Amino acid sequence: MTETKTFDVKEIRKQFPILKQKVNGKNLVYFDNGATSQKPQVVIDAVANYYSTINSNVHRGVHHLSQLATDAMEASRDKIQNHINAPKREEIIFTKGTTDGINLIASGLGKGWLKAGGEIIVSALEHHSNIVPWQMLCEYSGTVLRIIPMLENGELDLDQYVSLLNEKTKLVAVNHISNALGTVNPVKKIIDLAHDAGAMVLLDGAQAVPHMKIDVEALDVDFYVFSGHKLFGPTGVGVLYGKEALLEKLPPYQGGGEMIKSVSFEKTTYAGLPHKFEAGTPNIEACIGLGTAVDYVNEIGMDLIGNYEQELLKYGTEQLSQFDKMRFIGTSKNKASVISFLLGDIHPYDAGVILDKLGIAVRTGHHCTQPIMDFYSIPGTVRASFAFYNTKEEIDQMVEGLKKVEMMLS
Ligand code: 7TS
Repeated sequence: MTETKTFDVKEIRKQFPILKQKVNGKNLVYFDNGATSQKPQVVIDAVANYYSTINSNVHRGVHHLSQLATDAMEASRDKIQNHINAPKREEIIFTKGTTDGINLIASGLGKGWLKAGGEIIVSALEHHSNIVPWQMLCEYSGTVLRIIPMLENGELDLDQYVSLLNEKTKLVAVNHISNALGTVNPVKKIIDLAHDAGAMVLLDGAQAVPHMKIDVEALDVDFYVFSGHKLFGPTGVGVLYGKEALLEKLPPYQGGGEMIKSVSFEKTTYAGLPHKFEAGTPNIEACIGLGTAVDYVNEIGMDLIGNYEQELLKYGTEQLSQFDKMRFIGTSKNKASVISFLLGDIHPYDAGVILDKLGIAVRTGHHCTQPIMDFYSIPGTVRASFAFYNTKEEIDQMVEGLKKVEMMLS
């Protein structure tokens, strides 16, 4: 008999100690999940238990604790492999986060893979961390950066994308979901078109992994990167998935311990995957905590999480629509649980400060996506990004808060 899971947000909220807090005398409403998510007790315990029971360096000790720490870290790699359906565990590289994963690939491609005359395509919807590493790479390799333009509703202009692809295109690097607008990009189509043109694809999955089930094999994506801290895991750890054949060919990112097979002054040889890309002592407790976070979301069920968050998105959009002066920034058909908006000509920062006084944490500003803000000719937005522990009552609280904002500022 298959077990039918149910989604109980009240029970879920009990597992996140930080949510019990008061901020400025009010119940905390945490709507800044796009920046980082909160941690369930099991993840906090996993990190604490590591230090209180098995703290030791990994991959290098024969002693008991080192074996246990290594086993726990490698078990976490297996969990992540299963979670994103990577064909091999060697294809899962622990990084510091999304930014680090993108820089790892940019650095590797810069060492002989990309030459003057080659082209890289990114999109107008990218976080700065999926723009700047490629600009830096272009600067010293002579590669040219091309940009997929965006449409008014925050979707990508796919016709323009098709016309940008050509035999010079080496890599397409786009996000799976936009952090500023919530746009869910048609990544399978983007990948297939790139492959038809002979180009590789890197997906920035920072905002996708917390909200949906990812299947890197079905996507046939070449590289997929994300951050642990947005997936209810610790900070300082992230994941780079890469196809084995590509990672084998890519030169190492950093040199040092852990990433070598043998070292002499005459010749050094590198370790095999995944260790070739994991120089130095890793963030062991965070790697382990991320495995626990993956178990945790799977226990709830990614489908249930996604469905519930879509309910929050729908409810939030409806409730915010009652403001005459509401302007939604980003209205793509396929959207994650992110609402970016402006209320009349109230500056996002001013709205954010008043909401904070009411215990409501939203993000204001350009969200590290200045090109998107330039596209709309705005300084920034107010962004409410929901996670599965948020509630409709919290959305009501934000609506009440925004009424106060409007009263005070317009
Ligand atoms: N890519 C996307 C799509 C992101 O949303 C972020 C962080 C990053 C990359 C960088 O991730 P990091 O973990 O390496 O820093 N986004 C946000 C945000 O929306 N607000 O604060 C950080």
